[in-house]
Amino acid sequence: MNKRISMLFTVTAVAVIAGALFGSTYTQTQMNSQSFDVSKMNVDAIEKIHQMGGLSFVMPSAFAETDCGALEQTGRNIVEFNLLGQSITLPIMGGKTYSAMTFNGQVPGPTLRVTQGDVVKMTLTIPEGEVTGHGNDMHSSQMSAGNFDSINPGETKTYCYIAEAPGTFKYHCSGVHLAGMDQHVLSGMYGMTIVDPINGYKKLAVEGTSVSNGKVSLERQFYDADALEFTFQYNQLYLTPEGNYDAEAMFSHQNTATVVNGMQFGYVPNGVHNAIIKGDANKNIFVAQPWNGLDLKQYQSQALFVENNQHVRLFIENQGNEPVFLHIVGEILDRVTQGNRVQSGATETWSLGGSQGMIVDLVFEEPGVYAQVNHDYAALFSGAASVYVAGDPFGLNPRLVNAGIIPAPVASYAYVFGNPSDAVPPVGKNSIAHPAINVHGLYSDEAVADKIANGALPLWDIVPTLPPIP
Ligand SMILES: [Cu+2]
Repeated sequence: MNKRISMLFTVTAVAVIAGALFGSTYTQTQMNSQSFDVSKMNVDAIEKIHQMGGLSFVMPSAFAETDCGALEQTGRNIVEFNLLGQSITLPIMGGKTYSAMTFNGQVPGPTLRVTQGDVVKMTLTIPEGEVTGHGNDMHSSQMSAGNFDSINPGETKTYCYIAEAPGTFKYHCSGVHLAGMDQHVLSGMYGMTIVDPINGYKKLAVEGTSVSNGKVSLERQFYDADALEFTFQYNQLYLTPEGNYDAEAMFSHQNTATVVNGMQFGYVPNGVHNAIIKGDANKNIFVAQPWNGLDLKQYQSQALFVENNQHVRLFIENQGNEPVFLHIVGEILDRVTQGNRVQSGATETWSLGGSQGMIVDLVFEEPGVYAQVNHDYAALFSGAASVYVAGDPFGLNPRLVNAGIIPAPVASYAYVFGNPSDAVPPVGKNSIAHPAINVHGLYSDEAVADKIANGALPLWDIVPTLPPIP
């Protein structure tokens, strides 16, 4: 057998064996909706591939350097990223809870932000007493999948890689030697990496028209690369009535809920907004306000506030099993970028398949209320509708100034309430600072304490101390 045929044979054999392993033991168990018991798994798939001399034998030098010691000597910037695999209980809409699996007690996990060319030093720890092992697959890396394999409770694992490609990338738990990966990811073990282009983001050009002496002509407005930034991760929940993962529902694509950054309708107006605008906390100003009430603390919904004529940049990842047709009602997506390549400009909607990300740049020219939706109606009406308020569409500035809440008129209500912490990414080289950040998200109370320690505002403590707004 010549070398080429031999390699082909090995690859085919690995594929067949891996298919048999994953296809029978793994899929069948889940189809029956039974919980997966790793101790009963008679073959370790990764070990089997390893024994065969599998992928790493066939392609001995195809994968990048992952040794932290070697990469730390390269003179590149090192960014440490520490994750803790934790199963906890978290709320879902309607006052119920579900069995969540998380990185660092929050869904999604923390957003990692690096610059193209940085070395990411990822350390995953599974605490003693955690119910299952976990792994972590970083899509911003390019290395052997063996690095993503799971570790057991009480263990820690570190790997390093160079973030060579700019863009937005998923990271997610890889299950226990791949088994249960769907359960772990769809129960909350996912997050996003933003890799900023090494030369920064580009200026934004927005096309429009102007009129002069009765003649309408093309006008291009240019915006500096610096932008006010948000992150949105779309996903679904597949749950039994008791709040446990429902594999059967997943396999039949019958989701229980559509979530944005872990919550259904997490970014819509709340009772405080109702009170200011309508004079009554119970007079809803938006059709769906399920997370309404300061007593819900980090889980009270929070709208997103932007200024008019401000460059806004959205980092969006589809973490789920269903497509996302991203549309902003009343706006045009001025620029859509994937990786570092512009895909579209002035487009109404852009679609993301599973595990696909994009960067949307846009400007809200007019004061108003805008809903960002997944324009799949099933998704829209089951949770994928988020509300931006641009400028001062309700004319609140004089009232807020008179009440002494703000000293002078503001360009967005973010100066009053801040923007929700789970939608605000870490600062990058082209970030405009948010005026304030409030604590909002599918967070454990420990994660909340961490956000407050880092400067986010607990509105449930602050709002009751504000003077009344006549
Ligand atoms: Cu996991």
